[in-house]
Amino acid sequence: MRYRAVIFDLDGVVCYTDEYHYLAWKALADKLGVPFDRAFNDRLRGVSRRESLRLILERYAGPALYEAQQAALAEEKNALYRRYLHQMTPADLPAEVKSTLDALRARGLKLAIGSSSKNAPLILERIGLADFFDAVADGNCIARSKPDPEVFLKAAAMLGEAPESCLVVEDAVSGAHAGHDGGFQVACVGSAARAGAGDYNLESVMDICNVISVQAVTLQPKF
Ligand code: B16
Ligand code: MG
Repeated sequence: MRYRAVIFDLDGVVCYTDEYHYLAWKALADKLGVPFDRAFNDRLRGVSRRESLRLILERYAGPALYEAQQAALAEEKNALYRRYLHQMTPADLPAEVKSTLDALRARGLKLAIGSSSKNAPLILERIGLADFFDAVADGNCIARSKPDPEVFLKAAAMLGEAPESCLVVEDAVSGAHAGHDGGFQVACVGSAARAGAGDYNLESVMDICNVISVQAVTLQPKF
């Protein structure tokens, strides 16, 4: 089947807010005395804020933390993260992402966001894409974050498309698993591409246009 829609992950695909997640978690981990590097940070990509904190606390050697203390730590990380987000402007939308989005739309594809983040509306507003997508499914409208497929299934339903008609674009291994479990084809960039987690493992978001073109050519009806 030819793709009719592309569902984009947000952090680490549409913009580089993944770096702000890293910096904010690193600050919290340093305060707790928990070892934290970029390889460990890759395990936090795509998973929820509370699951990320749970993974960090697995490495915490201090006394057990009550639920209220854990909630306060998650909130502390989020407050630091949001300070970075409030400094973003439309200049933080990478030019190659904007041109790719425009090229895909010009080809008639529906475009959606499928993000685990509860901060997705703020990020989209900061980078000038608040009204751009045909559908936005994010951490505010799901019960289970990636690797559960819920957010992508919700985005596809909002678009009125079946999973087989949609290409998911991800930077997280957890997100690639979510896409596959939901019945989607997955194109990966960044860390997930390096791990070979996608059906397509791309150097750049711009390569999505090639994936779509190959599909279009491959699936031309034969005469
Ligand atoms: P928040 P994505 C995910 O966004 C991030 O990759 C992940 O690091 C983060 O923990 C999760 O959102 C929740 O984010 O704390 O802002 O609600 O990659 O699915 O767009
Ligand atoms: Mg991501």
